[in-house]
Amino acid sequence: MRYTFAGLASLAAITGVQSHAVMTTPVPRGTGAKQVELCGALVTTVLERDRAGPIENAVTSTDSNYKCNAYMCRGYQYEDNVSKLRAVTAGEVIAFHIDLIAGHHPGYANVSIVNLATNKAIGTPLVNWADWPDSTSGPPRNDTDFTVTIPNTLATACDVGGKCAIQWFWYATGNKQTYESCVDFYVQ
Ligand SMILES: *[C@@H]1O[C@H](CO)[C@@H](O)[C@H](O)[C@H]1NC(C)=O
Ligand SMILES: *[C@@H]1O[C@H](CO)[C@@H](O)[C@H](O)[C@H]1NC(C)=O
Ligand SMILES: CC(=O)N[C@H]1CO[C@H](CO)[C@@H](O)[C@@H]1O
Repeated sequence: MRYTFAGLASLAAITGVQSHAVMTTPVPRGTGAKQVELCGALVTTVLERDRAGPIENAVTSTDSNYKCNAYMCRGYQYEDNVSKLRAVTAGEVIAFHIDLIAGHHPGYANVSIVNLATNKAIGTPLVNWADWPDSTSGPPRNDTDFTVTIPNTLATACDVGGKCAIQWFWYATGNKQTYESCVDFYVQ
């Protein structure tokens, strides 16, 4: 098949000039029946169609069944992911990999511990990038492959599953798009 310029241009028009990234290690929260119940089938379908795509694509097509906050863990629900809950210890070092599919629009990124009841970060980010993706990083690059150390201050706040998640957050400033992945954990 030959790509014509017009063909490429229309492909770009369909996909837009969007960035794409998603956490693949550890395996983050995914979709399930609870998400469909709380976010609605329409939003869930748009999010699932492109798991590395921006949350904004989904919230532009909300219906009356949209009752979740897609900006918290991409609308993925703890109830749909209980089997992925991680027991961690203070000081544990966890390796992450972000699958960066396209980074047309740089922005900011961080990894934070999020209180799932309030959607507020607990403490300061564990890792913070003023520029993400960081084209000067590596090799080996440390914007998509990095480690996070579990702080020793979470024993009470994160003592059982469903209270806290490690959230990777990327905001691409150029096109104002948000990318998130969450890992549920509790401190044992
Ligand atoms: C993480 O980065 C995003 C985008 O810059 C920002 O909105 C959010 O407040 C940051 N989180 C923390 C805990 O600083
Ligand atoms: C990545 O490596 C650079 C250069 O060594 C360093 O300045 C930066 O802090 C590192 N970032 C992370 C997130 O490890
Ligand atoms: C994809 C995945 O791991 N789904 C699981 C999320 O958690 C629920 C409840 O433990 C499981 O039933 C799913 O298989």
